[in-house]
Amino acid sequence: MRTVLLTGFEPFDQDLINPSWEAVHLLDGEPLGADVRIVARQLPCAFATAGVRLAELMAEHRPQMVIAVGLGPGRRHISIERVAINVNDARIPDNLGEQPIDTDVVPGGPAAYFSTLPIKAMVKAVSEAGIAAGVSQTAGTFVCNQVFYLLQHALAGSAVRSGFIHVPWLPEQVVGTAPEPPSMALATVVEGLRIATLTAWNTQVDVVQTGGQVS
Ligand code: PCA
Repeated sequence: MRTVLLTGFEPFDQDLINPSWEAVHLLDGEPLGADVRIVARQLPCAFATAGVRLAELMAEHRPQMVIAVGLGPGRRHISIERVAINVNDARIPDNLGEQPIDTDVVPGGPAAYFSTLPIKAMVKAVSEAGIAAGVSQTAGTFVCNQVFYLLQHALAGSAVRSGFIHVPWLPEQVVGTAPEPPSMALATVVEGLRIATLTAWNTQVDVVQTGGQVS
């Protein structure tokens, strides 16, 4: 049996839940084909421990593909990330109170790594299902970007493809906030992640369609 590892994060900052974990854990054990299934696990939202946990999970499950998922506060769609950068610059403390500013994720590592997932095909498939999706040109500079960079660094040159997806807040997390930021229902996030994962698994050559921005 082959494994696709999906990770979601524990809650952080003011939030009591994290939609990335709420969604991802509902996909745990789901088959993607005859001999492949999803294993979903949680990562801590802390610079010191997230990468350690990720490495443990990779050693334990030996996945054939890895997609890390996190909350992107304020995002309005399922955001398929294009690139991870070699910098930590935390606007808020992480869950262990650490707030690195302008440190390297991996000292001496390349400035950036691209996702090795077929990001355009994933956006296309999720959009065609009627779910808001887009390419994102930055995963930020907090724990999600760190995990994304560490993932790409660990798998660089291997046949195991990997990448990162940010998801919006759930409606119940933003209700009563003025102006109300964008949100997405849990069932929609789950379906979007299911389609994105299945498409990534089944697509070897990405489609050519724009996912760019002018600025
Ligand atoms: N989102 C944060 C970290 C954990 C999460 O779900 C981020 O975008 O960095």
